[in-house]
Amino acid sequence: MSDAETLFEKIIAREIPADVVHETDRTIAFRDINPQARVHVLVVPKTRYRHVAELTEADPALLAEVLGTAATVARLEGIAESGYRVVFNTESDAGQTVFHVHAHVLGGEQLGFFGS
Ligand code: IU
Repeated sequence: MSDAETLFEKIIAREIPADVVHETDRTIAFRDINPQARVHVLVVPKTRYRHVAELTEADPALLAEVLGTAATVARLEGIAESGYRVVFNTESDAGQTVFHVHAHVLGGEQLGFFGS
């Protein structure tokens, strides 16, 4: 894991603003600043791991909490029934740009298939 602090640490510390939709002791969920769907929320564990593989290895209970927060966000956003996608971009080929693991919760419209 790189030592460089990401913007997400500052959002977690409330040093910079974010549109927070839900928070638990160990996770925070806020709207993506560049939404790729009508609903686009990021779920971030407050403890930093580089990506989902590192989180899974280090703290599977925290991974489960991230997924639980994603489900709560879907309910709060009214997309639990219509459907949504949870995505973890992992490293550069997947387009990961912020190296503090986060789940994208996407929905609120018919989502296209994705790939290359
Ligand atoms: P990625 O999976 O690492 O590519 O996702 C990073 C996301 O974080 C991306 O969708 C950005 O729009 C989003 N984001 C944000 O919502 N707020 C920020 O301050 C920063 C990035 I930096």
